[in-house]
Amino acid sequence: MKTRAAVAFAAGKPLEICDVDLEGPKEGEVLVEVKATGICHTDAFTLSGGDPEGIFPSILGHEGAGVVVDVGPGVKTLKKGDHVIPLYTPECRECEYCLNPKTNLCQKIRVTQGQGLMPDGSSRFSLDGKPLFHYMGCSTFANHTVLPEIALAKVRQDAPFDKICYIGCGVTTGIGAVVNTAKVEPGSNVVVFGLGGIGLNVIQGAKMVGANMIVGVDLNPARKALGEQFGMTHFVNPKEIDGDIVGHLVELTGGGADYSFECIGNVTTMRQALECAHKGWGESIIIGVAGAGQEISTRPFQLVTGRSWRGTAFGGARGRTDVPKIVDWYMDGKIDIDSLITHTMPLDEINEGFHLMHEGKSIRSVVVY
Ligand code: NAD
Ligand code: DAO
Ligand code: ZN
Ligand code: ZN
Repeated sequence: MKTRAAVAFAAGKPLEICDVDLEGPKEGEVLVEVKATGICHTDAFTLSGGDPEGIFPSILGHEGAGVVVDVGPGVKTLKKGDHVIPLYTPECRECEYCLNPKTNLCQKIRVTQGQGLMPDGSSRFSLDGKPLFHYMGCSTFANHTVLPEIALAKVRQDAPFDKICYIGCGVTTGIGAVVNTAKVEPGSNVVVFGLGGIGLNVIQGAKMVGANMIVGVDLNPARKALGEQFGMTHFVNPKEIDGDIVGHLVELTGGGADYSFECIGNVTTMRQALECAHKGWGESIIIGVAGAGQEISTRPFQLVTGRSWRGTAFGGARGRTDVPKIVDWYMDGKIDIDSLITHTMPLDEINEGFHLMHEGKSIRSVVVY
């Protein structure tokens, strides 16, 4: 079939809207009509050329929601008409990783996904007879896409696609980092570096679990009001601090953060986040993805004296199990997604969504097909 897609032909170039060819689902695969997709910082990172795994030409996008149109042989848990959210972290429920409660990093299709291919080693997308690569196993910047059954969470039918698509990455990553990875306890003091599409969800997760102080750190003063709307109790703009930001945060929190979260992807702020964590027990969670070849550093004594450094992917969530529950949280009014979706646009205007992100004017732009 033909489908309309925004194609990334090369790093650093705008996406081009094309009618591409899409093969139907093979064994264990599902054809999905994508109804809406968010534009995440990670799509921009890959498009910039900074992502070591970035492959071109490809169809980016990993934060979608849609409807099952067709299923391949052997698909057991999904049928035509089901509403689904694609998962860049699948959940096969049988690999060594899925069977270990300490991780959500299912490895069943990891190798081919990293190569921009489906599990059989081929691509379903092509243009003029030449293959286009898949992205993060999702490729939601296409009106139709094919995914393995294990990379789709089935969700309730009454949830709006243009909001729940954000649960496919940003919402789950931010809230999940608090709930699944850090397991923040009520009364904890939390510091969040970067109040974008991820950091604001960390804030709402921290508020949801009953954190005490929730300190937001951002260079963009416009993020203060939104942070406060989501439960931030204190805002720190590093440009307005005299002296050391770490010392300032330690003093503000009365000794350091019980939990800090880095939601920028900057190795300098990763160090600051670790070092503002409380001596003896503070945990710092890296969510941001740093550029290719970058390294983190600190004095080892920071760890010797009881701070710990951790990381999280997709908020530690097991997608097929956890994503439907987060959709319920949204539908029950337990979490706010609507206020974070600042712009919507048709696919033809997707490059404008990237501009808004780079200019710091959007939290989430959502493409509605
Ligand atoms: P974003 O661009 O929306 O937000 C980043 C925020 O950081 C902005 O508000 C910006 O003003 C602020 N900022 C930038 N430099 C700063 C500095 N030096 N000090 C303080 N604030 C600064 O990005 P996002 O969509 O929220 O994504 C954040 C990071 O999370 C990215 O690196 C993204 O790739 C990563 N990410 C990770 C996962 C995961 O599973 N680990 C999932 C999604 C995204
Ligand atoms: O299993 O080796 C692996 C990698 C899993 C990929 C997880 C990616 C998480 C961070 C990228 C940002 C997502 C938008
Ligand atoms: Zn993302
Ligand atoms: Zn698995």
